[in-house]
Amino acid sequence: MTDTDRLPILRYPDPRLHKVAQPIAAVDERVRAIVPRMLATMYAAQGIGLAATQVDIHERLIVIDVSEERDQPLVLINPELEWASPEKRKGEEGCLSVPGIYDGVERSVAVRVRALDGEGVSRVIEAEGLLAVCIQHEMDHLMGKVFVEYLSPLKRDRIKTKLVKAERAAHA
Ligand code: GNR
Ligand code: NI
Repeated sequence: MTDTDRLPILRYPDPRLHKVAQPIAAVDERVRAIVPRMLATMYAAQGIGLAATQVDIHERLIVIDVSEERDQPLVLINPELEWASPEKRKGEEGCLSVPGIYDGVERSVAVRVRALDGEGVSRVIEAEGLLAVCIQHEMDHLMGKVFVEYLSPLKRDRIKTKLVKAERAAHA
């Protein structure tokens, strides 16, 4: 992948991160062209997942790769949560749209999701561990939700201030 394949990532508190993504009507050429660009963007940023919302595309499309070797791409189109374990665990999360910020979030330890893959084939994904966390984090993005919204208003405001200042400094 070359530089030009990548898409710019929106940064919190950009209001576009709170838009609700719409279902994808068909896995056609247009969608098939977005997927490799999202994967290139995710890999270049060294993320384990990326939701279309983060690249200002408000459609239900997610890419994930939680593998050590970065060679196991997953594409989830129109994902639907079929089941989430009642058992939850608090784990440290980060987000490419909230750079440099890490904090604990409670998530179900296991989930079952139905989604179309990159070929438009319906698949069921049963996930636990990091993959389960990542799927929940990405599905939140599609609903316009960023992980900092699980934190206290005080923490969230501090994060907002810090990122706005960092953004200003970068443009100065
Ligand atoms: O790269 C990422 N790492 C991560 C770590 C813990 C919990 C969730 C994530 S997802 C994040 C990439 C991202 O922002 N996806 O939306
Ligand atoms: Ni994120």
